[in-house]
Amino acid sequence: MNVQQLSTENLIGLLNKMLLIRNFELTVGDIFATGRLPGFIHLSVGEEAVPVGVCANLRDDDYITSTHRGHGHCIAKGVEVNAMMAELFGKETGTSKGKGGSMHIFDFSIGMLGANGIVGAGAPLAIGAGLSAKYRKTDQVTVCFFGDAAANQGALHESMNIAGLWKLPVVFVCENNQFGQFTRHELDSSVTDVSMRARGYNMPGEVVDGMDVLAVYERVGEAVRNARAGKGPTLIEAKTYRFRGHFEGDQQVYRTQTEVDEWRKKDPILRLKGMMIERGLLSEAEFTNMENGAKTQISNAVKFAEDSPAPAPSEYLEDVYVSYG
Ligand SMILES: Cc1ncc(C[n+]2csc(CCOP(=O)(O)OP(=O)(O)O)c2C)c(N)n1
Repeated sequence: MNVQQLSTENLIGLLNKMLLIRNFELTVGDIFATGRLPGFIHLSVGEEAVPVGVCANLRDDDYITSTHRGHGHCIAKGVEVNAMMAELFGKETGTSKGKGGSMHIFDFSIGMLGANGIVGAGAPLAIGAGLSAKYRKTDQVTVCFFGDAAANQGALHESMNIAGLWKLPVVFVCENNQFGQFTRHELDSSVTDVSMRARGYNMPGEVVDGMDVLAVYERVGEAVRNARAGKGPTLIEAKTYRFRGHFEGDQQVYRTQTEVDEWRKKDPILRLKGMMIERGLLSEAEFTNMENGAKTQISNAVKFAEDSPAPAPSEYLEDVYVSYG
């Protein structure tokens, strides 16, 4: 399906997903500031168009691999927000029984192969899933999300090389949010467009506007269709921006408020909302209802997490090592 074929219902679905991610993350940011969440939190506020536009092209049995900034990927792929919130609170009802936290959210039942605290480590997992699908002769596709700084990791190079060589059904999606921690992309990369590297891996590469969910949806759709049809991998670079710091608590001395404000004008949620209102597909009141619906869903998730038990001390070491056989 291309963008022109999207129904109003489809567009509302995309908007709803972005609102759910936004509200999940803003709520998590607020709670983290009160000291009630253990661990580290990396938010993707501002980047929602990428996971939502990408995952709208995927089936439940397709796979994704994620990063340390993975809440959006998880929600877009369909992970339940109650279980995600419980995971962040370290509760037994969490996706990893409360033992993984934000950077270790998994849901194998819908092909979510894990957030990942090791920068670049999703890529070898993605080509493993891609090789498995090819070997089993299914038409499942794997999407590998990674950041612009991860693009400079050896693991990415090795994975893209193998994917290009073996024509694996993998779509590499670089979320170029302009920074690797506190360093601008142009200061740590030999090329400004990560997508230029695709040529060296014998796959198509392209830049897409990562603040426009419809552009992401359309371009990734083509890559997914090609991968499904056995035509091999694609590298898509979505130019985007994170409105919050690298992690919650980041002082952000490496950029100006003016720069952040400029990017906020491109907010992907407001952009889709504006387009829909202009075309008479949505009213302000309907948008407010959608926003309130997302807020309610997230506050219910917080309540679920708060009311859930912590893992019993006797279970602390369970699931840490897995025995095969
Ligand atoms: C192998 C490895 N090296 C370094 C780090 C420390 N680290 C955490 S996030 C990060 C930057 C990642 O930047 P990018 O891939 O662009 O993703 P973004 O944070 O911008 O989403 C680094 C260097 C790490 N977690 N793993």
